[in-house]
Amino acid sequence: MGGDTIFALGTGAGRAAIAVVRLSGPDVKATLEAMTGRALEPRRATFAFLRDPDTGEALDQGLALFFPAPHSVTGEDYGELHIHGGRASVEATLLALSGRPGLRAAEPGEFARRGFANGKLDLSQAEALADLIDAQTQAQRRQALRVAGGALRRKVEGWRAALIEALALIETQLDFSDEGDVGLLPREKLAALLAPVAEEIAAALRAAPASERMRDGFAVMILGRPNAGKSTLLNALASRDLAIVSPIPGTTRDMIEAHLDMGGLPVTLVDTAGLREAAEEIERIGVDRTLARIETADLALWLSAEGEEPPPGEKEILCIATKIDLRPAPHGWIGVCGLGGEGLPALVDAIVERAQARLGDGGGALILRERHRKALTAALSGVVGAVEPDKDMEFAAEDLRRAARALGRVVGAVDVEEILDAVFSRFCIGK
Ligand SMILES: Nc1nc2c(ncn2[C@@H]2O[C@H](COP(=O)(O)OP(=O)(O)OP(=O)(O)O)[C@@H](O)[C@H]2O)c(=O)[nH]1
Ligand SMILES: [Mg+2]
Repeated sequence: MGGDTIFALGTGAGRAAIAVVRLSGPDVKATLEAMTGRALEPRRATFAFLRDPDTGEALDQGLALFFPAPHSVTGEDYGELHIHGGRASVEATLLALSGRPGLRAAEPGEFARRGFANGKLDLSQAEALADLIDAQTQAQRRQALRVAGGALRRKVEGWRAALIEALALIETQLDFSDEGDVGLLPREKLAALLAPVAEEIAAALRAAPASERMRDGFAVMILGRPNAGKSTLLNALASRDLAIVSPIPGTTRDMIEAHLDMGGLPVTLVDTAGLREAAEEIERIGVDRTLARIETADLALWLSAEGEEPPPGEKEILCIATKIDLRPAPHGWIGVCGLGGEGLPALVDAIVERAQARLGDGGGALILRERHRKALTAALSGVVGAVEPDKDMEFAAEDLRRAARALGRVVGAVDVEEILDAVFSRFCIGK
């Protein structure tokens, strides 16, 4: 890695005031100087006409920046061209770069991966950066920013340091013990060292479902009989015509999802096929899918215009009376009119209240992914195993080594080539 110089458009595709082209690798300085015809001072913006170094053709005018290794985002020689954001300007600049020997277009996530390889960020931070780019709501942003800033990295490093200290303790004991003493642990010391680690890892694991949910969105299913007004409600809450609405019962067959920002929290609303027995075949499939999906939902809305009670189930259900322009809501129901919008703010409040209880505000998040959760679960079992009463010292040491390796996986410090491929390939190009 690091042999090639890579480049990519770092800003979004399409028409814009400016576009930023990023470059990283050994040929950055020579390339930028060839294009600007100027010597570049490190970390200073230079305004210049940019030319194709091969043909001399003027491409655009803009800023060139050069950050020498190792003080750059990738840890390599790194540069940026800030050019006009028109399609043709961007295309001409990228074309000129691709014609230079030693340069090639970057693969998705390649800049971040080079930064990782050079110790600029660990794997948990790289993942959180991807989340930050994907964040649609403020709570998602807060959560991603916290981990991108190294919150999980610092915790994991602290835990690993404690484990290594505990290992050293055991090993000294092993080295100095006579044959007869092998198997005796300095238990109190070990427990004092490891108990806080176990407690903190357990706490992070307890908070994991909330922060993982924050990434996916709080899932709300809209349920009811055909014609209850489900699709009308989805469209009203999403402020878009996502689902077909018609007076014919059985209009919706597939599930239709809307990803919404409610009170700063990510909420996934799912419109479904109306529940009824005598459905024809395709509608039946829709109903079966609805019933299967209810299992993984966080909340169900039961819609009825006639005050029909919801079918029994274990999910938390909010009863919503629809079409209140035709008939008042029964006592204890939230009444809405999907056509005129009456009652929608109260419904949104009720959803947000439940989403908040489930997701929190993202401020305390540490674990963002299943990958982290699995690694920390393995680490916790190692730590707990090591302090079991009557544990043989050799086995305790093995437990701790296993736990330390699991923690190493979180930050990308051990045996992780496939993990790296999986993580970085999900980035967009130019990141
Ligand atoms: N008067 C009135 N009519 C409504 C309201 N909401 C929906 N409707 C009408 O009720 C009919 C059914 O609405 P949909 O939103 O398609 O109902 P649905 O529950 O999605 O029905 P299926 O997809 O068939 O299960 C349509 O003709 C809507 O215009 C409402 O608040 N007031
Ligand atoms: Mg519908």
